[in-house]
Amino acid sequence: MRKWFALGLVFLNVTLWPLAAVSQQMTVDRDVTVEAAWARATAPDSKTAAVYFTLRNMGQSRIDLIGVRADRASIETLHKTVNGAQGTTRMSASPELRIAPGQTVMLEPGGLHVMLLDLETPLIEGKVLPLRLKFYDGDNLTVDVPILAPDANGPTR
Ligand SMILES: [Cu+2]
Repeated sequence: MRKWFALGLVFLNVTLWPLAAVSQQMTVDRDVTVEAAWARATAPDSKTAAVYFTLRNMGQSRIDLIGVRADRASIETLHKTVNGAQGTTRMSASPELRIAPGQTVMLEPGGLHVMLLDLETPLIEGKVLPLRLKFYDGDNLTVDVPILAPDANGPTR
């Protein structure tokens, strides 16, 4: 819990990166696209990491993201950082993510993110983290998440 809280504090210092920043990589699976995926490199002793990306529903029906898997972590959850009283932040788990037709959902610092717990190995800057997204309709999508600098605020061109 202490580690989660520390991570929440880090989010407070993050400035929002421009909405126009789009990653070089886009993963498309039928009606859903995943853009601007990234994660921060982690300290050698850190067991947690957050992953961010933008989901876009290009289809005509609702898309439900119901699970996320990364081989290097034993637990993956969808988190939302919420601002509490007196400037504190905390993170709560969201069981699933619903994306309406035409809707874009951004996972970004200070908001929704995929939380990796019990990391087996740290995330190294310049490497890629394969992340599998599982959707309610049975579709799976693997996203190669670029690992950026520990102080990165998002992907840039
Ligand atoms: Cu979290």
